[in-house]
Amino acid sequence: MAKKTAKPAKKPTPKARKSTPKPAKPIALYYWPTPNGHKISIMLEELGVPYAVHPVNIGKGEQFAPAFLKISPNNRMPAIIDPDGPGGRPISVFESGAILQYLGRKYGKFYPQDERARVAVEEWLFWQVGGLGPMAGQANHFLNYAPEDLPYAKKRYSDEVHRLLGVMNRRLEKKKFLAGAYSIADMACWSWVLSTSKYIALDEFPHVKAWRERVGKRKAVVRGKAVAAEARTPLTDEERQVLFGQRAR
Ligand SMILES: N[C@@H](CCC(=O)N[C@@H](CS)C(=O)NCC(=O)O)C(=O)O
Repeated sequence: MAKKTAKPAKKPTPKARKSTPKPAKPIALYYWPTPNGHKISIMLEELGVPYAVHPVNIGKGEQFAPAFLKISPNNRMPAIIDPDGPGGRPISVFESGAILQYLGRKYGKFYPQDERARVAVEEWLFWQVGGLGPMAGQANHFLNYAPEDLPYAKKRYSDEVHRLLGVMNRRLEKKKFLAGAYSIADMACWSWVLSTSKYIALDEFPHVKAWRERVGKRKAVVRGKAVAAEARTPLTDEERQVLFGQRAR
């Protein structure tokens, strides 16, 4: 039997052309390679969605640029602009926790919909943004950057980081990841734990140490941490002037 000859492909009608999925527009990531910045570069790498890095050199004061303040009124990075936000219109998001939640909801990954699982993620995410991040930030400041030696401040903040690592260690004794399954809560904490391990030996916290290695082995985490890593250099005196001693303008 003669084979049917394939019909020549029809020219796509205007309607058919319309339904061809458009390539996703990249999410703009306003970023500098610090633990707060890493949270979002790691999440975007984990999601595998296109994004474009817009460096915000915080030592040079780029966080005060009027255009940046329009999307991040707290003059802090990270922030994002998603050109394809709700209703197909652009949306900007500042605050790392809010960005992680937004991306987790949008792509339905690393932020479960089941209420119990979601609450667990939120507990540990808020624990990071309200506790581990600010306390470790202050410890780092007094240990490495304060112009005066302030033993009380150094001890107060490093004690609190020590306490928080103990809390985390007890949690990770029972769970592989902070909320059970790997989530945005782990991404929020990971780079901060790396920075605390420069002044608190993690041998005392073996479950945190094992988690740090477990998370750190993920390819997306390695890629996220490497984004613009070369831009991070020791602070100069001018950069210290920009970063420390800010008051309301
Ligand atoms: N709560 C903010 C904190 C962000 C933050 O502190 N970012 C720092 C770098 S790690 C920053 O932009 N610093 C600029 C400055 O201090 O002027 C978040 O979680 O996004």
